[in-house]
Amino acid sequence: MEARWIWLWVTLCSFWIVVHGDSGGDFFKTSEYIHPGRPGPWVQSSRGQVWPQPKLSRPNGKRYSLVHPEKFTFQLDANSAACDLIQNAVNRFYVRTFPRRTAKTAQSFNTNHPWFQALHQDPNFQGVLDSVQIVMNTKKGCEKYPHLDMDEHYEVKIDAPDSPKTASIIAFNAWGILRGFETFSQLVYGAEEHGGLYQVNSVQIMDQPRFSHRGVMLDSSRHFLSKRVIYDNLDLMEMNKMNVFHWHISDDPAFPYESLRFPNMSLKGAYRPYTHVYSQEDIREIIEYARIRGIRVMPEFDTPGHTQSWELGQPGLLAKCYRGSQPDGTLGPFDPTKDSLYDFLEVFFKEIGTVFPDNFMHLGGDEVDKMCWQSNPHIMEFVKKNLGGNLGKLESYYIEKLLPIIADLPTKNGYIVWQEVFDNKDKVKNDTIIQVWKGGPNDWANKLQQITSTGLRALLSAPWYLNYINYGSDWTNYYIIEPLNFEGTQAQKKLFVGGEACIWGEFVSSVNLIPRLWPRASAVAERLWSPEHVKDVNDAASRLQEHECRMLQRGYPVEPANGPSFCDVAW
Ligand code: CP6
Repeated sequence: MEARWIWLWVTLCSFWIVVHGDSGGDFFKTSEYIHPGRPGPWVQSSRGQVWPQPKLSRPNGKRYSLVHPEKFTFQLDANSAACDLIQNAVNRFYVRTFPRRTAKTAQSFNTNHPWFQALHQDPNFQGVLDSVQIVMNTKKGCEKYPHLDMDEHYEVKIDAPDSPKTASIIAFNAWGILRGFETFSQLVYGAEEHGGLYQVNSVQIMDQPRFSHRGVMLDSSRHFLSKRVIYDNLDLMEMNKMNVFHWHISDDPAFPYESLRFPNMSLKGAYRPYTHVYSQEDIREIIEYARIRGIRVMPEFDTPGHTQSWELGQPGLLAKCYRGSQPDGTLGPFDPTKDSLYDFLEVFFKEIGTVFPDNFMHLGGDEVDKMCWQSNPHIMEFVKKNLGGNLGKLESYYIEKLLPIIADLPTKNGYIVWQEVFDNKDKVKNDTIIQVWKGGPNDWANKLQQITSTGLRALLSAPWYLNYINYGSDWTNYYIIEPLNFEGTQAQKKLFVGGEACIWGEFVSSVNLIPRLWPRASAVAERLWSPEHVKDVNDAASRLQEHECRMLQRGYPVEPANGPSFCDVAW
């Protein structure tokens, strides 16, 4: 372990945290031999810009400071030093702020060097910034779990007019401090051209998200996703200020969740037991990894369709499909006519309610194939007797029996369903959020209008299906979406909670998940975080170019967003 890390660990236990290391040796100025790269018609990268763009950002003229990574300290006030979320963040953001810290660069910086002395002739140069103050205004701001209504508002001041030559990250709440840390890490840029020192421009930022639900949906049923890749994705979500991991954990092909009450479901329903399964410990670790980054983990156990894999370890749940008067050996969605189904679901979802602490659960409800139900004489008999012969009502019957089971769970105060549940006119409780995934711009805008006109909340993913790929730069398609472009009153617009980038897993495994999602999901992240007026695609392109390079520099294999281009780091 490097001495600096031991330092860090030791000082973390005290109120004031001081991170520094030693320096010495001769300064050398690398700008003389770091080539800036050939100019060209390709997208030029911005420098020290923040993605997603903050709500308000006021530069203090052209003033700037340099930062010496080995002599820079994160100083926590009493409230933030007492908060585990922020203690964790210091380690993480030190590395993220100074990704190019190498032994041969800043270690050898010497302020007596003529080059550095000459900088003092530049009226915009404000000297070396040696610390950032972390100020959390309230003790209560250190909540345990992130939630839909959490406060992510923060301010970052660097050599601002009211506090010159100092830097601070200020928030009421740990979630805000985390977002401020990320912003700070992005403001600090450069390195090589200053002989290993970094630059930070003077600025005052006040920031908060436009929408509160900013998610990524991953599908771990079509391909098992390794824990490593799920962690990487959570890192990248944090870098893009996204805050919900919607985990589509089970589907037809595989059931990778290790159930405590029904262990056979993963033993028999996963692609392979043990190795292709998320154990209870894995899940606890993933939830914790997300929590300390201010990211919720919302599980989806999709029912009553998309459940073929459930039957393998828990036989008797699915409807038998018939050919004439005989079962044909295939199975359909859940058989909603069976009372034993609901007994099972009550026990199963009670477990899920305790394993996943998030207030929300996603109940699925999409793409229920009614052909099988229709072929089954027992089911049709039930429909005739109880539902007036209307097969469409069978799906409603199921959902309306499932909802009270979920509503009774002590930890849950809401659920999300796919839009079919709304389209099917199922009676849902008024705390339900409907996720819109179908159709082109007119379809989803109309759907948002319809949903919010009934007083229900809406979540959008229709324009953000990132599993679709084609040749060319497609992030602008996601970027130009204006989610509130639907007919409706102000009150209706308030019912729009946010959106999700979805990446379905039929052709996505641990191998290509990260590059297929990022930086394309960054376009969604900015749309959901930044104010409506932030929509200039050309301006976004140069900032996205920098952000792409930043993610690459930090070690994540993100794909090129803008066609021909290059980054400082040559991967
Ligand atoms: N799986 C589940 C899927 C899809 C849905 N639900 C899906 C449908 C269309 C496209 C991509 C994915 N693979 N369970 C729809 C919500 Cl284009």
